[in-house]
Amino acid sequence: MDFELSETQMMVRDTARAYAERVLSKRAAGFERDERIDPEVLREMASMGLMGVNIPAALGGAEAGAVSYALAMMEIAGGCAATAVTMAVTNMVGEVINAFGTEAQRARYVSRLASGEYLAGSFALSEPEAGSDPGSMRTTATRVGDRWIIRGAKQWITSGDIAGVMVVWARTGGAGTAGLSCFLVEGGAEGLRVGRREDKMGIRGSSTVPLEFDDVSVPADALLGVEGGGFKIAMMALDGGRIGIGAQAVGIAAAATREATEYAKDRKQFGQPIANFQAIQWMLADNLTELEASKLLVLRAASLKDAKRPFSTEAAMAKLFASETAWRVTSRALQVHGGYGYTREFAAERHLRDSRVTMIYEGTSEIQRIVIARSMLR
Ligand code: COS
Repeated sequence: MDFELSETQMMVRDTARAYAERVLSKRAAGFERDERIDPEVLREMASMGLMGVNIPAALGGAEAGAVSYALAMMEIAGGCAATAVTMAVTNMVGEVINAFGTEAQRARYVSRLASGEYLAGSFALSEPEAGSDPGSMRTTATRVGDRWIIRGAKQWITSGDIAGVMVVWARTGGAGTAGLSCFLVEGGAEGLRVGRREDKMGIRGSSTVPLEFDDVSVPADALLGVEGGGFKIAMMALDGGRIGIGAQAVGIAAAATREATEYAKDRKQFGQPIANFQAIQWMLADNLTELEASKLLVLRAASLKDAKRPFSTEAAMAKLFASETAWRVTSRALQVHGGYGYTREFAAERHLRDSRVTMIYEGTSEIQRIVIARSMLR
């Protein structure tokens, strides 16, 4: 068992950390207020390799592996959680096209995602009536001559209004998970309508939109993988995605804890810094301990992925634990700030709000428990 990071992993982490400290931590409140991430930031991140951390260098990626990706995600999320989720979904989309795409699909899309030519990628699986149960989706793709016609509605699509390419799931066969296929649809495609942004509790800089596919016509070669193979592609992509969201939760909670620690050293009550009080020390100590446990689970899942070993259960455990921990940790960090923590003067309340979604997206905590329990009972 080796807990040491490689040179590459340290370099990716340090690059992300420096950018998070220099740029993102200063701009996160503004992105939230504007409900928009500066596109230049996304392009800069791409130029540093952060939009294709686990993508081959030949396709413009950093080819640095899943552990590097998780470390980078932790740092970026500590700077700005909304930027982090944009990065997470873009990396996931690049990885899924790289893993399942034809050479032509990889050449066309993966490098554009990794290079920042596309600001983002989107993952269009969920629907108004199909969230935890993608097997019940209603969007269809019908073969007409040498094209597929996609019709239906998608919901909760991260970056759906800025994505250069989206991975879209649709039913091409019978009922259930076996009838699903997966397609690559370019942003701005004719018949693709982007709805109003959701008014969310947190990660407000990141856009979340509904999409309508009104007979969107794509060529036969827009099919990703094999017909009827869509559900497995979604599950495998989400296994990797869950490492990213676990890492995002760790990053948000770590930033909240760092800030609470500084605040406790600074803030005086009863004639001394509140850091002198055991009540505060215990909150900080619990935060760091729980954070380290989360981090180890996330990095273990990532290192299994790098070793090309099964990691689906480990990713589910990492996301479940890291997201629920982040909610507790950010709440304690806010508590350390007292009344100030409840105002927008400090980032503590934003960290709490931003962390909450990690228990929901890319599979709720309840879905993670299903994945874990099934693997135990198999
Ligand atoms: N990797 C590869 N294949 C997988 C897989 C994985 N992680 N998980 C399931 N599969 C395969 C199964 O092996 C099965 O294949 P066969 O039909 O060849 O046996 C097939 O997929 C269907 O699996 P299963 O019967 O377990 O599907 P269920 O409908 O019961 O769903 C859960 C399983 C609940 C785990 C799945 O629906 C899920 O993850 N839901 C949450 C989706 C989600 O995260 N939504 C958020 C949207 S993205 S923000």
